[in-house]
Amino acid sequence: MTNVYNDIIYPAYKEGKHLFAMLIDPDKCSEERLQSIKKAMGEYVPDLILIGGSLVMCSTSDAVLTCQKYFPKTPTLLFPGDETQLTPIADAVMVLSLISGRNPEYLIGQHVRASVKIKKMGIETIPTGYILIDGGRTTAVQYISNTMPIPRDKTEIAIATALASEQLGHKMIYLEAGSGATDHVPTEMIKAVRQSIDIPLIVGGGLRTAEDIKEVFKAGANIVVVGSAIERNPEIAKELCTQY
Ligand code: 1GP
Repeated sequence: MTNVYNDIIYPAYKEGKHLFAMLIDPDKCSEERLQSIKKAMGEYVPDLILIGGSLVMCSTSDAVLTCQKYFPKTPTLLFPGDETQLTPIADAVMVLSLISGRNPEYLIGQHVRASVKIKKMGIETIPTGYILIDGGRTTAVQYISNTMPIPRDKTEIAIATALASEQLGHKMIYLEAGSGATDHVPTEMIKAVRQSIDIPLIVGGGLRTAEDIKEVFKAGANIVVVGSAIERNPEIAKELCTQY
């Protein structure tokens, strides 16, 4: 059985290979939408599919099944906003610590509630330091988590936060501008964080164009995550996922 971190994410990071992740919001994961994304991508597939959101009403399991139906070879990675979004049928779960914030609920509360459930599921866990950066507007993650993002010009705080995360044993860092962010994470900040840590770096939020993706990979992101742009226009999926 594939271990998503050991067999895919870490080797890609070590080899300097970029990975493209598509984020699927379970509430918007219809057969029609997945079908049109699949059609638009042709022979290409995303390297990873992230499934989850800050506030989810529908079944995450149904969304995972739909993703697996249309992209059977792409690993599914839960990106849960809370413990209700856990399901054993995904390939792995990102155990997120929202370390840019100071809300104990997202630093340890949800984790305690989820831990026994995760153990029983036997699903692969990937401890991830989740760092919210100001993306130019209030995003759902900021509002729901009741945490303050790191200001865009405070690169030194982002570096110190990422380092703390690595020292705590997290296996990857996610620099997040928030879904639908006006501005993606600044490239200077991506560069500085990349140079400071020795674990894979994920960047997401507000990435809309091929240029954005190229820029963010060039700055040092190992994995980029795109949700809203593909959700709005599935036709763009192929162009975005081939910007290595
Ligand atoms: C959000 O980083 C992801 O968690 C994706 O953001 O929807 O803006 O692509 P977008």
